[in-house]
Amino acid sequence: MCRCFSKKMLVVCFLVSATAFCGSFELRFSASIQNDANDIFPDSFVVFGSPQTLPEELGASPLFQPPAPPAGNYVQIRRARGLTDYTRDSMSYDPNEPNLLYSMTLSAFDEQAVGLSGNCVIQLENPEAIQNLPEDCLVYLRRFDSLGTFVGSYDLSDSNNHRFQWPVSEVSGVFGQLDFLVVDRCMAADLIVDDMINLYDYAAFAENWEQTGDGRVGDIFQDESVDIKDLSIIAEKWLCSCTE
Ligand SMILES: [Ca+2]
Repeated sequence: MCRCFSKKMLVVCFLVSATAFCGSFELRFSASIQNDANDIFPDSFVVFGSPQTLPEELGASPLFQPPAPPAGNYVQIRRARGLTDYTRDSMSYDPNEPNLLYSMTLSAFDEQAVGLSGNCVIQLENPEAIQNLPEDCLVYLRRFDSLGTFVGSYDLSDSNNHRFQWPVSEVSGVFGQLDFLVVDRCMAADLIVDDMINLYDYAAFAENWEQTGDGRVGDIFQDESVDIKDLSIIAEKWLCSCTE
């Protein structure tokens, strides 16, 4: 937490922001539908970020997903690039541009063509890697249903969100979407973009206080609600500069 009420504290702020993206991180997630028969092949994905130039053998692909299973009942989670264009490679991750958004679709396939039922489980397989994430960032997953309607946000700094699940019934094809986000806390709180977190930002925030819905100014932690969690980020960054 940095509260920049003095010159001395401004120095602290500078150090925090200057070191925010010096580490590399690699998060491994699994996606599965668990049922009584235990006959559904899970999928997984890896989110990787590094300030270093990526080695050639990694194909300059900071985000990895494994190949699809060949047949049977299975779940797939893939990066979405439009309705029909799905790829398993990459988006460029620039550590100097800390905000990262990685959208993925969840799909279900079954041999009997009746759809899959059970609990869809998303699990962070290496929670210890959380400590390697860029400092001072919001890191979270946002979940949407098959129609693209927002369902919930899962703050990965909270270990209770390292595994979450919801029931699905006879799903076939795309049945959900997950967005993985890494967002600089200061930049997210700079609602009126002038590099400082100040009364202008607070005024914009206060205008939407306790409102819900898509795209509200002030919904800093994006869970479609302008509430105490957002206010706490503004308070934490109060009078901070995001770029110094
Ligand atoms: Ca919020």
